[in-house]
Amino acid sequence: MLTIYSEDHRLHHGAAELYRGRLVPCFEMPARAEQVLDRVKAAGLGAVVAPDPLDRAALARVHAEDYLAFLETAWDEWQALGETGDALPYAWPATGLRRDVPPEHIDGKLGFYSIDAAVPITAGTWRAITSSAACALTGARQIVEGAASAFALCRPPGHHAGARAMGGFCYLNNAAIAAQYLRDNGAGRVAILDVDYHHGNGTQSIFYDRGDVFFASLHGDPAVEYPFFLGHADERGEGDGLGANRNFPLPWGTSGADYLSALDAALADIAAFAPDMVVVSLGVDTFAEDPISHFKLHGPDFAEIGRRVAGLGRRTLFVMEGGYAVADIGANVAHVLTGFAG
Ligand code: Q9C
Ligand code: ZN
Repeated sequence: MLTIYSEDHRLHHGAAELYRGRLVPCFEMPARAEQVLDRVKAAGLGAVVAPDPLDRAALARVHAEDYLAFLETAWDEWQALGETGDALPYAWPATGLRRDVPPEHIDGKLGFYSIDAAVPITAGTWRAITSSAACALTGARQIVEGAASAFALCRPPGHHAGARAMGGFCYLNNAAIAAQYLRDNGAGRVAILDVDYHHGNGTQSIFYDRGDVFFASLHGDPAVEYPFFLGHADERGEGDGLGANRNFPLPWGTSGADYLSALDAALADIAAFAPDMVVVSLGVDTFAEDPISHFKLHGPDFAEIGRRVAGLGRRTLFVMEGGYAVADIGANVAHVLTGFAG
């Protein structure tokens, strides 16, 4: 299995995120991707290659142009204020108190285009997020050209980013961009399986009214877990997408065995959808030792996830999402990928 990786991810290194009334050091850090790269190499999974040059039009198939322009220019606008630290939002447009009109001032734009304050924008953020998306697109190209599988070692992650919003360490929705690329290049039907600990609210919202992209997510129950406002079991899609969205909210403390039972149900739904190709949003923050999560998975559970996904018998692109137990995420990712490869 080919891994697609760019060291440009290092250009994004936020200092702090807002959490419970305090600015705390970012959990989403460059060492995460380095660790995954090391363990993927050690596992002998296959070659590591650089991404193709980015096709910006592929981003615009998923994200609004005004949002892309905001991301591209936000750092310069922030710096023009004389600020030297990271840009962070502090004011948000809530339901009933908003119009769909982007503000002129960068402080307003930061809130208008975000869902929380876990998304610092730094000098290198645009280059890092576009190289992350390029990794996903290059992996998708490999799949279209016939590869049985590929691993896009994306950083920053993507599944909390909506068509027009950043949040939860995510700016561009790499998995959604890859899935749309697959649709645009020969796949009639695509399924996205999201095994990150957090609900893939961005991915769900992007495809919610579409019947050609199935979205299934296993995650901490949003009643008690970030991202809080989407991810319930009764969110089944709308319009043409009715029935093409499936959520499996699970309680804090969920064991590997209970997780794998829910995974079987998600995989049965995906098999019934009969996708041509599959994208896996691969977060390993379900690990028992993850510092911000509350599931109880261990190494062998991750290998089993890979084996069961392989049981779908479809060409599969793995896209890196979350996982914050830095010393262990590489091994856990390698378990999934070697489990898949058999
Ligand atoms: N400081 C992904 O896993 N809230 N994003 C963290 C603890 C945001 C997670 C609270 C969690 C976002 C891609
Ligand atoms: Zn997560």
